[in-house]
Amino acid sequence: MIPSRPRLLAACALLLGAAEATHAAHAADAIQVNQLGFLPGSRKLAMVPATAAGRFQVKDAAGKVVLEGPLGKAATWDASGLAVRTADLSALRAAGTYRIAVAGVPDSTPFPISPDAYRLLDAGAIRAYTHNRAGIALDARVAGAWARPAGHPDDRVLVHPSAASAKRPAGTVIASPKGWYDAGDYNKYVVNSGISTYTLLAAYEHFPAWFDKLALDLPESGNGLPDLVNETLWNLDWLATMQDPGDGGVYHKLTNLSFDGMVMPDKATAPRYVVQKTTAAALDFAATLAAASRVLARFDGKAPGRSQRWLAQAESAWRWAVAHPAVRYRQPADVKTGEYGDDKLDDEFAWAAAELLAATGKAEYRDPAQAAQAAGSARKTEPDWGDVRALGWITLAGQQERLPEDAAAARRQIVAAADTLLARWQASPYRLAMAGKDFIWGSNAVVLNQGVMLVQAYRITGKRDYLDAAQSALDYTLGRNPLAVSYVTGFGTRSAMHPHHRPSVADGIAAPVPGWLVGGPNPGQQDAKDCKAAYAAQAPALSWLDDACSYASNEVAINWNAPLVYVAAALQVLER
Ligand code: G3I
Ligand code: 9MR
Repeated sequence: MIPSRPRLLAACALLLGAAEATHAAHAADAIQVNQLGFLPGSRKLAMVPATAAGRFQVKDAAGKVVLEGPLGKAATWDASGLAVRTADLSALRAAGTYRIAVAGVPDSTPFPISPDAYRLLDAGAIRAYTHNRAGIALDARVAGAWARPAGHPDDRVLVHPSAASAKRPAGTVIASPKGWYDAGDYNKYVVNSGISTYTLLAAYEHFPAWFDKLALDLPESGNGLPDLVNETLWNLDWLATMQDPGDGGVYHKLTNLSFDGMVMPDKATAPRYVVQKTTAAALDFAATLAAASRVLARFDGKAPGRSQRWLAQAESAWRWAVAHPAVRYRQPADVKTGEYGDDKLDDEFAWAAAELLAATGKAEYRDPAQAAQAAGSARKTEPDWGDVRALGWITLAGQQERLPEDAAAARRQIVAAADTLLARWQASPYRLAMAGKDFIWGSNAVVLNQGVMLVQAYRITGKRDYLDAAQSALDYTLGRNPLAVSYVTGFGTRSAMHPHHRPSVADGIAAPVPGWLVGGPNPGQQDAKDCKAAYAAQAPALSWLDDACSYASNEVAINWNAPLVYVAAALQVLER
């Protein structure tokens, strides 16, 4: 069922109304469960503090016991230092609202089982991007209570001295409008836009029927394009302007010199610059526009020639990168905003080549697409903004008909990575594939990008465990975590309330802009010096602060929401 606009907004308001305003430091005695519940066929796991009795019950809305069972044996999760026991409710499949009861601890928060359990979540996670659009006013029809005037038109952007070329000397004015604000700040960064946009394109490519029916109340809704595609185009239109047409190089970012204050977009009026062309920006740009040209070609009727233009831009950025293979981002002295600096470029070369191979079929891209990892790079099991090799595998894995050998090689890589994740999931007392070192800035997105990889392995092999482990990743971000909190604003009975997100701080509305995954526990606590409040605890999985000061654990970001969009859709489509 497709929620109509009033229903969508009303449902979000209900979810928000239920959210508690404050959290205990951490919920040591809480039963930890996905607060948005489960699909009927989902693997349904909850975590119970080990101090509780040995059996669990599940009660329906009338209080009737509908399932009973033994808890798993107690074990301590090293990431939290807390001992837990597992309750497996998978046998329960009937739609309804339930609670888990265990003697010795309070009942769990109520949660549903529903064939539509993640529909509103997926819609909300995409609509978060709409709320972060630069250069557009959002009226109440689109943004509900979070309506706001336009900010950052970016129609007069200056070329920074670090980005100057003969035809575009420092101070040249260019237009680079639209796009999404990166995060809680208002700047636009090519590197981070790459993985974010690609992940949404992959979601559309893999689950088109789901997104064709997911109506989102966007400004463009009703124009004949799927709304996910409409939202993604807002950023692609911007991204395409970040190339210097004179040489094919791509600016690393479009930014103020310093971060804006905690004000609404229209109140942030500092001059904006495009800064330094880099190899990483050129390659991420090439990969993303090549992917867009392939995935969105079917919509060219609305914009004749667009895919061809994107592909030509992608190939010219690739040529620039080949000619300038090691231009790393070096923050100019007068620029203080986010860096997205990345000194390892072998994965960006591999990803861009993979996308260009898939988009063009040209043999020249095969070797660089399959090039081995550079010596000394850490082998990653999931993608992130600085390590994008797996994105190329995801694309090539889908090219079995046109590029069978490349597809087979990519499939092997994906399954190997997913098997590492699966082994960790199976061994983890918390049923999560996270390793201790994975609790970094944006750890919640590490969890969900692991989910993306597990979903790929399930799509390749059909082996059920991969999907169950992906479900666990989503469960973790929605409440089955040691803080018993939903890390998605506006979703869940007890969710993040104070993200480091300028509009959420400045709009005078108590509830944060909904649909955002916050960064999550990060024992690095790099923001402690800027926070008066203290983190809940030091342990990796407890190191979270629901305070707007906490950019290192409670910011939001476009690259973090993208795997949420992907995994929520994947489970809705693949789970039966
Ligand atoms: O690479 C090392 C790794 O080897 C080490 O094990 C690990 C241990 O902490 O640190 C790794 O480096 C971290 C790096 O991210 C890569 O994950 C740094 O400590 C950490 O400070 C760095 O954080 C980045 C942060 O900006 C600060 O630069 C985040 O990934 C990145 O998501 C974040 O992005 C910001 C933008 O700059 C501005 N806009 C908001 C956005 C989100 O906060
Ligand atoms: O608001 C900024 C956030 O978007 C960035 O992710 C973060 C790290 O680069 O920096 C934030 O800005 C802070 C700055 O780094 C230090 N002084 C306080 C700023 C937040 O109010």
